[in-house]
Amino acid sequence: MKRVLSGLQPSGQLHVGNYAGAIQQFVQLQDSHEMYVFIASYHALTSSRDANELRQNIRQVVIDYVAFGLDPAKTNIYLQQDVPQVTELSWLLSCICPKHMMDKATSYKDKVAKGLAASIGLYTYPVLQAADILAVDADLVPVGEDQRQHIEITRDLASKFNHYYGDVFKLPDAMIREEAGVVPGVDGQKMSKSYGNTLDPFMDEKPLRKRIMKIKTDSLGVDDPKDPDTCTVYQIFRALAGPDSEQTQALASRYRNGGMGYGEAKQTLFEFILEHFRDARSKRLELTNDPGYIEQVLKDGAEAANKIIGNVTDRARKAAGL
Ligand code: AQP
Repeated sequence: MKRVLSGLQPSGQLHVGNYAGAIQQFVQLQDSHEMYVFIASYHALTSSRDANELRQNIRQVVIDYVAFGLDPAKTNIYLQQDVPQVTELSWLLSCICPKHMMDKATSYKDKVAKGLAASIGLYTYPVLQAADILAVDADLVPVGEDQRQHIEITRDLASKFNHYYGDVFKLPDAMIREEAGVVPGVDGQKMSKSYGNTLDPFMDEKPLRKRIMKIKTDSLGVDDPKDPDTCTVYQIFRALAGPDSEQTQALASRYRNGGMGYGEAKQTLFEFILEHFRDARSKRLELTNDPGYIEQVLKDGAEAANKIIGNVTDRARKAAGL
């Protein structure tokens, strides 16, 4: 059985882009793969400066993972700080990581351009991410397109380490859904917490509808035929419903045939989102009132992750001469 590893930062409310790019894949894979999904709390420290807010965000991501359909009986869910050997692995990898590899990483430049502090932690973020992945001997890493370069860096670091010290790390592959690799936000740019352009699947109905109605479109009239592939409303719909679903195909035809205005397309997306996340929304409320359950999920997840990560870390330490 192939092993899957992925994680998300607790850096704010998860959005439809995180869900379609990453979480939806986790949920689909959990019946046929050995799953490790973590909360990237160390990574979030590159942007967080408020301890209480971070604590709340960490808890909320765990609740949201389970609400979205991750089943703790099938998926090991754990916090990054509960497997501190990952930071040791990160150091071992830092020592063989050429500086130019980090200089080339685009996410550092993007995040600094968005206003994040240019810290050493942010600069070496891909090394810690490589440690997260290599620590569990992952075969597959389901992510959005913005993470492709980080998975390539992970493979390069694993190859380099193996070159110096023998066959220590498994080389993982990225899994990126073509139709959901870059889900656009309400302004048409990549949906991103830091752009303030997200759709929150847990938002109350009224403000959610208002937000969807604000999605930027061109100014073609109701009767004009439209190209679905260039429309943000359609792209979000397709990312959630899948490119081959009947609903997506039907919506695409309505775009092409003319006779459907953007208001109607947005209403269709709004209704789809409400229906798609109906169970998640009620499950989330339930879980919020059951802190004991969440604690147990994290305890079990950390136990399972520690077993594997302890072994891999030992292997890497010994290979490196420690
Ligand atoms: N718009 C998106 N489309 C598809 N996938 C996306 N992901 C994020 N945005 C989109 C994927 O979600 C996972 C979460 O990664 P993260 O926690 O590191 O967050 P991020 O990529 O930094 O998410 P944001 O919202 O874009 O945050 P900021 O604004 O802080 O940078 C990853 O698999 C990512 O690819």
